[in-house]
Amino acid sequence: MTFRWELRTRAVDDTGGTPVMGILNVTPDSFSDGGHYLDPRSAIDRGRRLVADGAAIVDVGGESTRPGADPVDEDEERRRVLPVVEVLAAEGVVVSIDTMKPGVAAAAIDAGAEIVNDVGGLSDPDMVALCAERGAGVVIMHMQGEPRTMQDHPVYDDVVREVADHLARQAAVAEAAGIASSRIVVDPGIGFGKTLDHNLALLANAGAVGRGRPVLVGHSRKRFLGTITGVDEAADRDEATAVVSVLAVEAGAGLLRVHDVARTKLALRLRAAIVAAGDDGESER
Ligand code: HH2
Repeated sequence: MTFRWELRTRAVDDTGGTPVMGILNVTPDSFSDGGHYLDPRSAIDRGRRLVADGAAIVDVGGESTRPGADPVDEDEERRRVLPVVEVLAAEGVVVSIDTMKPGVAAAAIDAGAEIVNDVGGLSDPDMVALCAERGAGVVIMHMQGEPRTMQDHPVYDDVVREVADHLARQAAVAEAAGIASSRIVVDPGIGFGKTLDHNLALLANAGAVGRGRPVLVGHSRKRFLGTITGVDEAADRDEATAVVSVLAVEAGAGLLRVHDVARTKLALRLRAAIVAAGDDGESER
């Protein structure tokens, strides 16, 4: 076992292969699956399906962060996510809440969530304090700017170094506030204030951006995949996503956040078999 992430009441590790976080967007406007799971029953069914496909975690989000997305008010975000978190958590699913709002995160933890996935990167002191107090697992993601404008003109001198520096700083803030290191995962934030070249550099250095901390990569269906492959429809980018899942793990990622869990798990099984054969040092030639 090389990966172990302590959560509020449990842990996730890699004894069943690289753990995968399945995406469940309870929104009308997410970039690839907006409107599919707005009804709680269909969202809960989708969550069960993600688990059946091999997801170690289901990441429930009630606000789209796609470039240009409009913010959602807190009451509405709660209304979307809480019934879903409550049912899945009661069924034993490890639920992560994808939110930038401490109030939504607190309510989701009360409803059984184990992890706070904060695309705001724990920049809000109230979010840091909440996660420390409740012992939640946390994802600290890097974003340049804010969702509405982040893709307008992202600029870095050295994207890998700057993202790694930022994640290290935010993780240090979290630790100083009492969040144990074993509860922290960092994420370079693919597509969050990044050009195609920035995304590729971060993927090529996926492990290095963590500076020793476990790294989550969230590349699923994102626009850079369409730019490279010519696949315009986001929902048709699951093959490309699965390929990049393997490449991200090769580059040092410890955890993947994807919509199509089955395809990524299949690709990871193939990788694991080849890696294990190489480790045995046997040659069948
Ligand atoms: N990407 C999205 C949302 N949350 N969280 C982490 N930790 N890492 C990511 O890369 C990440 C994330 C955006 O993708 P999606 O949820 O599919 O779309 P939308 O924000 O439109 O709901």
